[in-house]
Amino acid sequence: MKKVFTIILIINLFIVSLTFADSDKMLNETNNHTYKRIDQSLNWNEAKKYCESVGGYLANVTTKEENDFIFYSLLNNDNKLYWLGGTDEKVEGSWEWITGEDWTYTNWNTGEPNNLRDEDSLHFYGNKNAWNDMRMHINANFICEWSTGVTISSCVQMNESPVTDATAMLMQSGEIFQKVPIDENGCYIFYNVDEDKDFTIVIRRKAN
Ligand SMILES: [Ca+2]
Ligand SMILES: [Ca+2]
Ligand SMILES: [Ca+2]
Repeated sequence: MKKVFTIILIINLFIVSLTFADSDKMLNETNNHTYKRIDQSLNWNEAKKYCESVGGYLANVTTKEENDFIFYSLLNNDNKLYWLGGTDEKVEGSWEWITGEDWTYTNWNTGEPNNLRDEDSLHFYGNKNAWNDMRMHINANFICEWSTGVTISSCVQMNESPVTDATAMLMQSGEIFQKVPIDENGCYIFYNVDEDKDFTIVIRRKAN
Protein backbone atom coordinates (compact mmCIF):
# COMPACT_ATOMS: atom_id res chain seq x y z
CA MET A 1 0.00 0.00 0.00
CA LYS A 2 2.82 2.38 0.85
CA LYS A 3 4.56 1.68 -2.45
CA VAL A 4 1.50 2.62 -4.51
CA PHE A 5 1.12 5.90 -2.64
CA THR A 6 4.74 6.84 -3.37
CA ILE A 7 4.33 6.33 -7.10
CA ILE A 8 1.22 8.51 -7.25
CA LEU A 9 3.00 11.27 -5.39
CA ILE A 10 5.88 11.29 -7.86
CA ILE A 11 3.52 11.49 -10.82
CA ASN A 12 1.69 14.39 -9.23
CA LEU A 13 4.92 16.27 -8.58
CA PHE A 14 5.96 15.80 -12.19
CA ILE A 15 2.69 17.28 -13.46
CA VAL A 16 3.01 20.28 -11.15
CA SER A 17 6.54 21.02 -12.33
CA LEU A 18 5.39 20.97 -15.96
CA THR A 19 2.56 23.40 -15.21
CA PHE A 20 4.85 26.05 -13.73
CA ALA A 21 7.66 26.01 -16.29
CA ASP A 22 8.11 29.78 -16.69
CA SER A 23 10.52 30.90 -19.40
CA ASP A 24 13.90 32.43 -18.61
CA LYS A 25 14.03 36.22 -18.46
CA MET A 26 14.88 37.15 -22.07
CA LEU A 27 16.54 40.36 -23.27
CA ASN A 28 15.22 42.04 -26.41
CA GLU A 29 18.35 43.78 -27.66
CA THR A 30 16.52 46.25 -29.88
CA ASN A 31 14.79 48.04 -26.97
CA ASN A 32 16.83 46.71 -24.02
CA HIS A 33 13.69 45.50 -22.29
CA THR A 34 13.48 42.08 -20.69
CA TYR A 35 10.51 39.71 -20.77
CA LYS A 36 9.39 36.54 -19.10
CA ARG A 37 6.60 34.11 -19.91
CA ILE A 38 4.75 33.16 -16.71
CA ASP A 39 3.04 29.78 -16.90
CA GLN A 40 0.53 30.39 -14.15
CA SER A 41 -3.10 30.73 -14.98
CA LEU A 42 -4.42 33.96 -13.45
CA ASN A 43 -7.12 36.48 -14.35
CA TRP A 44 -6.01 39.75 -15.98
CA ASN A 45 -5.88 41.81 -12.77
CA GLU A 46 -4.04 39.07 -10.88
CA ALA A 47 -1.52 38.73 -13.73
CA LYS A 48 -1.02 42.52 -13.74
CA LYS A 49 -0.38 42.49 -9.99
CA TYR A 50 2.00 39.53 -10.30
CA CYS A 51 4.22 41.37 -12.80
CA GLU A 52 4.19 44.49 -10.62
CA SER A 53 5.14 42.43 -7.55
CA VAL A 54 8.34 41.36 -9.33
CA GLY A 55 9.21 44.93 -10.40
CA GLY A 56 7.82 44.81 -13.96
CA TYR A 57 4.50 45.19 -15.73
CA LEU A 58 2.19 43.12 -17.88
CA ALA A 59 3.84 43.40 -21.32
CA ASN A 60 2.99 46.39 -23.51
CA VAL A 61 3.54 45.67 -27.18
CA THR A 62 4.10 48.93 -29.02
CA THR A 63 5.95 47.84 -32.18
CA LYS A 64 5.88 44.91 -34.62
CA GLU A 65 9.46 44.15 -33.63
CA GLU A 66 8.48 43.85 -29.95
CA ASN A 67 5.41 41.81 -30.89
CA ASP A 68 7.48 39.34 -32.94
CA PHE A 69 10.16 39.08 -30.25
CA ILE A 70 7.51 37.96 -27.77
CA PHE A 71 5.81 35.58 -30.18
CA TYR A 72 8.94 33.89 -31.53
CA SER A 73 11.19 34.00 -28.44
CA LEU A 74 8.78 33.48 -25.56
CA LEU A 75 5.66 31.68 -26.74
CA ASN A 76 5.65 27.94 -27.24
CA ASN A 77 3.33 27.45 -30.20
CA ASP A 78 0.86 25.88 -27.74
CA ASN A 79 -2.89 26.37 -27.50
CA LYS A 80 -2.67 28.49 -24.35
CA LEU A 81 -3.56 32.17 -24.09
CA TYR A 82 -1.22 34.87 -22.72
CA TRP A 83 -2.35 38.14 -21.16
CA LEU A 84 -0.77 41.41 -22.30
CA GLY A 85 -1.05 44.83 -20.62
CA GLY A 86 -3.76 46.33 -22.86
CA THR A 87 -7.30 47.17 -21.77
CA ASP A 88 -10.42 49.10 -22.79
CA GLU A 89 -12.02 48.75 -19.35
CA LYS A 90 -12.30 52.51 -18.77
CA VAL A 91 -13.95 53.46 -22.07
CA GLU A 92 -15.35 50.68 -24.26
CA GLY A 93 -13.45 50.50 -27.56
CA SER A 94 -10.74 52.91 -26.39
CA TRP A 95 -7.73 50.65 -25.91
CA GLU A 96 -4.74 51.71 -23.85
CA TRP A 97 -1.53 50.26 -22.44
CA ILE A 98 -1.20 50.15 -18.66
CA THR A 99 2.12 52.04 -18.87
CA GLY A 100 0.47 54.94 -20.71
CA GLU A 101 2.54 54.28 -23.87
CA ASP A 102 0.84 55.28 -27.15
CA TRP A 103 -1.67 52.78 -28.52
CA THR A 104 -0.65 52.86 -32.19
CA TYR A 105 0.67 49.43 -33.22
CA THR A 106 -1.91 46.63 -33.10
CA ASN A 107 -1.95 42.99 -34.14
CA TRP A 108 -5.61 42.01 -33.79
CA ASN A 109 -6.78 38.66 -35.10
CA THR A 110 -9.34 38.86 -37.93
CA GLY A 111 -12.67 40.07 -36.56
CA GLU A 112 -11.17 41.27 -33.26
CA PRO A 113 -11.64 43.10 -31.00
CA ASN A 114 -15.31 42.05 -30.92
CA ASN A 115 -16.09 42.77 -27.23
CA LEU A 116 -18.11 39.55 -27.05
CA ARG A 117 -19.98 39.62 -23.69
CA ASP A 118 -17.85 42.62 -22.63
CA GLU A 119 -14.24 41.69 -23.32
CA ASP A 120 -11.93 44.38 -21.91
CA SER A 121 -8.44 42.90 -21.74
CA LEU A 122 -5.87 41.84 -24.29
CA HIS A 123 -4.23 38.48 -24.89
CA PHE A 124 -1.81 36.90 -27.32
CA TYR A 125 -2.52 33.44 -28.77
CA GLY A 126 0.23 30.92 -27.98
CA ASN A 127 0.02 29.37 -31.44
CA LYS A 128 -0.95 32.33 -33.61
CA ASN A 129 0.82 35.64 -34.07
CA ALA A 130 -2.31 37.67 -33.28
CA TRP A 131 -4.24 39.32 -30.44
CA ASN A 132 -7.78 39.00 -29.12
CA ASP A 133 -9.88 40.78 -26.53
CA MET A 134 -11.12 38.50 -23.74
CA ARG A 135 -13.12 38.90 -20.52
CA MET A 136 -10.91 40.00 -17.63
CA HIS A 137 -11.96 37.33 -15.13
CA ILE A 138 -10.84 34.42 -17.34
CA ASN A 139 -7.60 32.73 -16.27
CA ALA A 140 -4.65 32.71 -18.69
CA ASN A 141 -0.86 32.65 -18.64
CA PHE A 142 0.90 35.95 -19.22
CA ILE A 143 4.02 37.90 -20.22
CA CYS A 144 5.84 40.28 -17.84
CA GLU A 145 8.08 43.07 -19.19
CA TRP A 146 10.84 45.10 -17.52
CA SER A 147 12.13 48.35 -18.99
CA THR A 148 15.40 50.08 -18.18
CA GLY A 149 13.44 52.66 -16.18
CA VAL A 150 12.44 51.91 -12.62
CA THR A 151 8.91 51.16 -11.52
CA ILE A 152 7.84 52.90 -8.33
CA SER A 153 5.19 51.10 -6.37
CA SER A 154 3.91 52.34 -3.06
CA CYS A 155 0.91 52.44 -0.77
CA VAL A 156 -0.26 55.51 1.13
CA GLN A 157 -1.78 55.57 4.56
CA MET A 158 -4.55 58.09 4.99
CA ASN A 159 -6.39 58.81 8.20
CA GLU A 160 -9.79 58.32 6.71
CA SER A 161 -10.87 55.55 4.37
CA PRO A 162 -11.51 54.72 1.60
CA VAL A 163 -8.74 56.24 -0.53
CA THR A 164 -10.11 55.21 -3.93
CA ASP A 165 -10.95 58.82 -4.79
CA ALA A 166 -7.28 59.82 -4.76
CA THR A 167 -4.73 60.22 -7.56
CA ALA A 168 -0.96 60.04 -7.38
CA MET A 169 1.02 62.39 -9.61
CA LEU A 170 4.67 62.22 -10.58
CA MET A 171 5.79 65.85 -10.92
CA GLN A 172 9.00 67.22 -12.37
CA SER A 173 9.82 70.94 -12.73
CA GLY A 174 6.25 71.73 -11.75
CA GLU A 175 4.78 69.56 -14.54
CA ILE A 176 2.84 66.33 -14.33
CA PHE A 177 4.71 63.44 -15.98
CA GLN A 178 2.45 60.61 -14.94
CA LYS A 179 -0.86 60.46 -13.16
CA VAL A 180 -2.19 57.20 -11.76
CA PRO A 181 -5.22 56.26 -9.66
CA ILE A 182 -4.78 54.91 -6.15
CA ASP A 183 -6.37 51.49 -5.87
CA GLU A 184 -8.70 50.13 -3.20
CA ASN A 185 -5.72 49.23 -1.00
CA GLY A 186 -4.23 52.73 -1.15
CA CYS A 187 -1.50 51.66 -3.60
CA TYR A 188 -0.21 53.37 -6.76
CA ILE A 189 2.34 52.46 -9.41
CA PHE A 190 4.44 54.68 -11.69
CA TYR A 191 6.01 52.91 -14.64
CA ASN A 192 9.34 53.57 -16.38
CA VAL A 193 10.51 56.39 -14.12
CA ASP A 194 13.86 57.85 -15.12
CA GLU A 195 15.89 57.36 -11.94
CA ASP A 196 18.46 60.01 -12.96
CA LYS A 197 15.91 62.84 -12.71
CA ASP A 198 14.56 64.47 -9.59
CA PHE A 199 10.86 64.07 -9.12
CA THR A 200 8.12 64.59 -6.59
CA ILE A 201 5.11 62.41 -5.96
CA VAL A 202 1.98 64.33 -5.07
CA ILE A 203 -1.09 62.59 -3.68
CA ARG A 204 -4.23 64.49 -4.49
CA ARG A 205 -7.57 63.61 -3.03
CA LYS A 206 -10.80 64.87 -4.57
CA ALA A 207 -12.56 67.51 -2.50
CA ASN A 208 -15.79 66.34 -0.91
CA1 LIG B 1 6.88 47.18 -24.29
CA1 LIG C 1 -14.13 45.89 -24.64
CA1 LIG D 1 -12.72 38.81 -28.67
